[in-house]
Amino acid sequence: MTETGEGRILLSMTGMNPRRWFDLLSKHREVVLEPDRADDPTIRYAMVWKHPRGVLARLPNLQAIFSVGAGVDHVFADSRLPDIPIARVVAQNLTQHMVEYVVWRVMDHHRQGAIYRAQQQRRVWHEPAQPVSSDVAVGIMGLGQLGRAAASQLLSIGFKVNGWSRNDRPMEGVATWHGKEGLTPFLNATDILVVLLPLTPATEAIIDLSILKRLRPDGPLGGPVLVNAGRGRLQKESDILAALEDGTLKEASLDVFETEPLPKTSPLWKHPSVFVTPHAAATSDPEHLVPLLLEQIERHERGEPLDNLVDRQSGY
Ligand code: NDP
Ligand code: OXD
Repeated sequence: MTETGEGRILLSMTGMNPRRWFDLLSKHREVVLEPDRADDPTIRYAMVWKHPRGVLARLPNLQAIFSVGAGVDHVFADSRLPDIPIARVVAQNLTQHMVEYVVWRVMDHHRQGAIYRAQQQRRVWHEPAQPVSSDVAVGIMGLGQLGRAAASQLLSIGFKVNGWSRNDRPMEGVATWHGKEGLTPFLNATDILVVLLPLTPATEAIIDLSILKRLRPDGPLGGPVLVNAGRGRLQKESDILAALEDGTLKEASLDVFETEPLPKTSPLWKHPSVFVTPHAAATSDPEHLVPLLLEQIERHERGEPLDNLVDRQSGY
């Protein structure tokens, strides 16, 4: 049967190709691809990405649910979840990808990438004013696994770094605020806002015009910048467009969108001040994540608590 145990794994993925996950997992465990045998009593574990709602409730002996990504909003989108532990991915490979994305987008905005690309189109030889990183404050909304790793790299480049979280999360070299009362001072001190929040009932649509209007208007970049690599439903795209239109916001880099894939009709595609990537900041790589997921199962079967458990109450 299997090297590591008897319990079968249900693999249920939408919008992500399960083939490589299936092949790698199958070397160690019996894997059932949803929708095949989705009420199989021998299935003990579910590995999911946007699974069809209700499918997990049909498994009578399911013991744990694993999100194959860092976010778990796609798990909680199912209101009929069984009452069992839910764990998410925390992995060096994924974190490194996110840090690269954040540093890339922050550096591009900081070094005036949009201006140079437009100038090149018109063969313009002009050097815009270039502030140094130590004059620019990057504010990270969501100072968790990914936010803290991004903050460290931005600090090492020389940026001033601010952080905002739900609870008090001090970090050396970073000016931190938390909770509702900390939000305005955090925004007021920020030139480039990097969003790395989870999508929960408390954060849905948080990036609206009122937030963007509180960013530092007169910073050295000539206007505030938004980078969102958290979740699309954290942002109100009509407000981002309005903020770009009236000068509240100078530029934006968006990796995530209210509707994904971003509809072809969205004005964001062609906006000269918006940089679009297709939810690609930190993709889950099965080569790196399957060993970690299998370790989680082994831990569970030894009677030890799972790592990276998610809190149902807070939704992340
Ligand atoms: P963590 O759970 O480690 O960190 C989340 C952070 O957000 C914590 O600092 C938390 O505060 C803060 N937070 C949560 N709710 C609130 C709130 N209501 N008010 C203020 N702060 C809040 O998550 P990760 O860093 O691992 O991942 C963050 C998100 O990044 C994921 O949920 C996912 O949506 C997204 N992601 C996107 C990817 C992409 O490719 N675009 C790839 C991977 C992840 P506290 O510390 O106090 O708990
Ligand atoms: C994740 C993602 O949550 O890729 O890991 O969005």
